[in-house]
Order: sequence, then structure tokens, then C-alpha cells
Amino acid sequence: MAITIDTDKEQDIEDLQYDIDDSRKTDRWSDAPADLKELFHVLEWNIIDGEHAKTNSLIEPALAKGVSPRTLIAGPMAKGIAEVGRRFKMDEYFLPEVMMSAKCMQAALATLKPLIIAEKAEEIGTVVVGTVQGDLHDIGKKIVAMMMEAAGFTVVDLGVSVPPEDFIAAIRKHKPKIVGFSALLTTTMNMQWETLKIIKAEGLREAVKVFVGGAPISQAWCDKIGADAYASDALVAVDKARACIFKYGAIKGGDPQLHANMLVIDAEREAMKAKATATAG
Ligand code: B12
Repeated sequence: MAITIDTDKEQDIEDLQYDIDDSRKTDRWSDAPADLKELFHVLEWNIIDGEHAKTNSLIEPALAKGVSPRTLIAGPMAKGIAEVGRRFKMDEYFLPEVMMSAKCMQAALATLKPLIIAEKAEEIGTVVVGTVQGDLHDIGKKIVAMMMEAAGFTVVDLGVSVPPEDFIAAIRKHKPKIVGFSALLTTTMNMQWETLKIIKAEGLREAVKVFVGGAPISQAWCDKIGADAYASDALVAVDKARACIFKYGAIKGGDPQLHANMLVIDAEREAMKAKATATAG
């Protein structure tokens, strides 16, 4: 099935309006107690404002109030960096501001990492992850790596701008069950495909399950390039990775059945969400 990469979406006024409306909602944490709501707002705004020392100083108080590291990452931190992305897209922010906000995320993640890793479950296998060649974004990939580690995987993080030959060398050396490619740019997403082609050419395709992710990546892209699984966020990535070990360990990488099974996980998740919304309503 042919797909088109929707780069025009960036220019779509309705899409931008949706982003603006969403980011300007003043009561995002309506379910939280007032003191936490305030803390989340301040944390989010410190990321938007690029105040990395202040951002980090809010982590401890939030943890002391019983907020889990995952909630902080998936909640106020994710909201903050998403707003930075919107401002960049709208030319309200330029590269220096984005770099300051990225520094906030990195600092907060470094503080949270030991807590997440401390939850590490029993060892279940090795995962190799990296951001593909030409791409320097690594915040999302680091979150995926942390969550995988907490779930019991040994994670070999190859870093950013990883050439295909480094992925190949790492697969040969570490014999991972899963290899994950991150890409944040429409100009580098193709490197996921190129890397996968080289994995096939080297005769390693059946040995590893290939996961893809990053902001411009979609299920359609995963289908097109023949990867095994797409995950929109770190929690979905962990769910699918665990399923690859515990339920589908016997199925080889590249097998269409594995790909189909990964789609069932998404369908089940959607059904659960719909049920929860119906119950809440
Ligand atoms: C922070 C940031 C930067 C920082 C990166 C710092 C760092 N160490 O990562 C800096 C300032 C360096 C930067 C540079 C650039 N950036 Co930038 N950046 C961003 C920004 C604002 C946030 C990205 C981020 O961290 N998001 C938060 C994380 C948590 O989300 P995530 O990465 O999507 O990850 C989640 C999922 O996608 C998934 N996931 C991610 N990886 C993987 C991997 C696997 C295997 C799996 C299963 C799942 C998975 O799980 C993650 C956690 O839940 C985005 C905006 C955006 N909306 O994405 C722009 C953005 C990606 N950047 C953009 C651009 C254009 C650039 C530059 C080209 C700018 C320039 N003119 O130089 C350079 C490129 C440099 C390069 N060669 O890579 C554009 C890309 C547009 C496009 N169509 O390609 C974006 C979309 C901004 C925009 N709206 O225009 N950037």
C-alpha cells in the first residue's frame, strides 16, 4: 500500500489551531489536587521557559507528594516540551530556546533515571536502541530506554546519529531480542528504512524484532518499511517489547504474524481506553 509522508501537515491551519487551543488550555490537570496542579503547571512552564535548574528543583517536591517518575515524564514534562515544539513550528521560538528547554528535559530525566531503573524487574533480554544517522534528537529515545530497562531489559543505547553499520555491529555483539530506531525528522526517517534494509542484507532480519518510533513515525510507516512494531510512546513500546518476549518469543523478526500480533495490542489498548471513557462518562 502506497503512503505519502504528510509534510504539508506542518502548514495545515486547522492542525495548528488545534495545537494552539490545546496548548492554551488553562486547566489541564483538572483531576489533580490543587497543590499538585500548581506544581505541574510550574514544572511545565519552567520547561517552556528553559529554566533547567528550577525545573530540576521541582522534581523532588513532586516525588515527595507521591507523584511517580512516569507521571512526571508523561504529564507535565511531555506537555512542556510539546509546547516548545509548537512555538518552534510557529516561529515563536528559535533554536537557542529549544536547546534550553531540551536541557531542562535532560536534567530532569537524569534525576529521574535512577528511580526508574531502581524498579528494574527480572532480566528478560537485551534491547539495542539508537537514533538513526543524521538525527541528533534523543530525549524520547532516552525515555524509551529507561522504561525498557525498568521493565527488565538490558538496554544498549548506541546514542544519536547512529550509522547502519553500528547497528549491525551491535546486533552481532549483543545479540538483542529487539532493536529500536528513533527518528524525529522527516528527513531522517528514511534512515530507519535504510538501516532495516542493511539488517536484511546482512542476514540478521530473523534474529531481531525491529521497533520504530519518533514524532514523524506512524503505524503506516512501520507497515511500509516492514518493521515489526511501532510505538507512539514509551509505555506502548514496553507493552509490545514484553509481548515479544513472553507471548511471541518463538516468532522470528520480520514474520507477518508478529506484525499482526503487534496490531492486536493496539486494538486492545484502544478498546480498554474506550471502555474507561464510557465508564467515566
Ligand atoms: C528538543 C528538540 C530539539 C533539540 C534536541 C535535543 C535532544 N537532545 O534531543 C535540538 C535543539 C538539538 C533540536 C535540533 C533540531 N531540530 Co528539533 N525538536 C525538538 C522538539 C521541540 C522536541 C523533541 C522531543 O524531545 N520531544 C519529547 C519526546 C519525549 O518525544 P518524542 O521524541 O516524540 O519521543 C516519544 C515517542 O515519539 C516515542 N519514541 C521516540 N523514539 C522512539 C524509538 C523507538 C524505538 C520507539 C518504539 C518509540 C520511540 O517514545 C517517546 C517517549 O514517549 C521537537 C518538536 C516535536 N514536536 O517533536 C523539534 C523537532 C523534532 N525539531 C525539528 C527541527 C527542524 C530541528 C532542526 C533541523 C532545527 C535546525 N534548524 O537546526 C535540528 C535538527 C538537528 C539534527 N540533525 O537532528 C522539527 C522537525 C520537523 C520535521 N518535519 O522534520 C521539530 C518537529 C520541530 C518543529 N515543529 O518544527 N531539536
